[in-house]
Amino acid sequence: MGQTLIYKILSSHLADGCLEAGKQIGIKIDQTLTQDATGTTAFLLFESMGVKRVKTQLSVSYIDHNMSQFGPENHNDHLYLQTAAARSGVYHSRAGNGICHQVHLERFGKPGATLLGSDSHTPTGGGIGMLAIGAGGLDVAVAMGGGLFYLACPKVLGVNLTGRLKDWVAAKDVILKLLGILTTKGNVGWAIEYFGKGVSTLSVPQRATITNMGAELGVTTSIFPGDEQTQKFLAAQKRENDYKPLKPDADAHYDRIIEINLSQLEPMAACPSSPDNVKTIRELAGLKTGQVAIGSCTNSSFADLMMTAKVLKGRRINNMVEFAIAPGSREVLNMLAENGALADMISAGARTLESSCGPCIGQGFSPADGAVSLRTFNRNFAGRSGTKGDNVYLVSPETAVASALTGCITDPRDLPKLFAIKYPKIKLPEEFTIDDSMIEKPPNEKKAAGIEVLRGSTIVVPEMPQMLPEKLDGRVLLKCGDKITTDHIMPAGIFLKLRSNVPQYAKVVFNCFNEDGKQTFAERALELKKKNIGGVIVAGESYGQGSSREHAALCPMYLGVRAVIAKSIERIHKANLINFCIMPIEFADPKDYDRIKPDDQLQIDNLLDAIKNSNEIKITDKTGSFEFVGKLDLSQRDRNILLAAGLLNHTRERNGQKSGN
Ligand code: MIC
Ligand code: SF4
Repeated sequence: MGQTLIYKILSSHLADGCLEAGKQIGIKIDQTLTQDATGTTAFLLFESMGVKRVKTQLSVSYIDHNMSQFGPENHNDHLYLQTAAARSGVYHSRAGNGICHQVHLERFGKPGATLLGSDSHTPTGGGIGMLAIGAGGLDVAVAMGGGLFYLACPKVLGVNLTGRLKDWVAAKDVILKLLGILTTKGNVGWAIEYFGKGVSTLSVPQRATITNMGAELGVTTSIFPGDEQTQKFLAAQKRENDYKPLKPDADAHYDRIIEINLSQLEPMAACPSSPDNVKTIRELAGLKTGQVAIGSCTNSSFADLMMTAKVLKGRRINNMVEFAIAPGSREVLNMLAENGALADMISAGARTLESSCGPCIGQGFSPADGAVSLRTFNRNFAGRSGTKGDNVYLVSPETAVASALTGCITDPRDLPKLFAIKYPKIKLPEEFTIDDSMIEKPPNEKKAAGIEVLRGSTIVVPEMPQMLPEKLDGRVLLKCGDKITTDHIMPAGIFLKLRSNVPQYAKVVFNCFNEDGKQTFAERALELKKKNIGGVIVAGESYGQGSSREHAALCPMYLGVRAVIAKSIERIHKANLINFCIMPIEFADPKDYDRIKPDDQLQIDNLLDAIKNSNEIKITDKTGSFEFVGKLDLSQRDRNILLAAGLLNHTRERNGQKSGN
């Protein structure tokens, strides 16, 4: 039986284990990326591993998330990252150069290579044929130091694309269709490979929109083959030498196949407040819209913005709509400025935001109370926009611009009829305007050693975990429901600037569940910690969806949380919990979830023994006087990490012997 493309790349990078779905494997990482919101912790941890220079083929540090700069925190982070990158042999993409995933695709992505990034949307690189995976910053730091990346060998879902997208239907509609089918939960352990005749009709930026939002499905990664489209894109980026044709074997085995006929798709939206709450635009048409934004790492390519500019040229956006654009990179922004498209959008009433994450991570442009906000982004988790009770719809740039013109949700296929606009087909430019002057190449080792790493007062080295006890006395600090995202656990928005200061940031853990006048989650947790009682979080399905932010483990760990007991836990978050020595436990019988109450006293005897030897653990609910069983779905390496009090200690211990895992 032939191999899928994913298995071909995995085999060529396999350094530990064997390629059998579900089994843990260790793979070599060719490239890493970090961004500033996760990067400071990643670099601080990298420094404390004692490795002087990165051992990957290429590592890049990006500044794109924290750019609002109220107070010194963000700029302190930028300076720290710039100097720490130079010192450790890492390229540095400066603030203003663009969003990590967009820039990486343009300037560094290589078909057939592996990329590990401390951001959940790293699989954007799958659009160019990379095996690109998101992970916590500590996993990325280990890979920067030459260590392997460990993951469960995925099952492969093949998506057979046929047909061709009709005018006004976009790549975004492909992934929204898939989100409607697969939803955001239950896809842990899968990776997606696109194949079929429809693939060649999609450009690399369109493919990247699709692989980007694979993160919302919760799959390990998504990939497209390397073909003429890939070659064309790389040639236009003046990187033709990086091209490599890539395809699965003709008789490749897929564990499941989904058929999508591109010709049959229509414009769609993910309705509030989950990326899988998908409806067609026809169903939503007419809903009054207060805000429209085109940007984020999902939809901010040159073609996305050129299409927008052509539709807007000579027209005005509706006067009840605030309309903003955030081109994904300085390359895109420069080209729009050069060819006049930027002026067309500004004349139409567009507000120009920086080439950065911006409103996608709640850095400004929050919608008014009750306002419907249309965004070309990838996440619409409740409150992520910065407004409580927000109404965020995720749409394609085509739907966004059509709605900005009319002031209500509008199917872009109606634009010819409404405004006599012909569909502007945007071709990939023969040559992009390349200017890498905002990407700093690291100096050689000798020069690097002389660089002083700048550490502003707001950069605090995070505390590392304590060993787990043999007998855990715990208390249920919070009982929450299904699909708790890392945005619920560790809010970004106005708190994002606290990322480099765990004691401060930890104050807002689970802020969305805090009630006025009552003790906060953090206060309750710290009170228990002082009494040596371990905090326990009880949750439903798909706990830890969304971002790769390890602060969602690091900050609870700082507050004394020692276990999460959930019906299921998402991949990246589970790895982060283990890395910071919080026990990830799944209910053997999900019905036990209903029996546990907030504040219940829990007891786990023989915890260390169970970590060593067992796939199950007995938990006593002392308040409710009952016992229940938790599943320990852990690899041998996970167990070793937990027993070493976290990945950093585990890596240090192993580095004493040999580096690698
Ligand atoms: C996100 O989209 O949620 C983020 C912000 O990019 C995160 C990373 C972070 O929290 O810093 C992600 O996707 O991993
Ligand atoms: Fe930035 Fe949003 Fe992309 Fe995350 S999803 S990397 S916040 S643009």
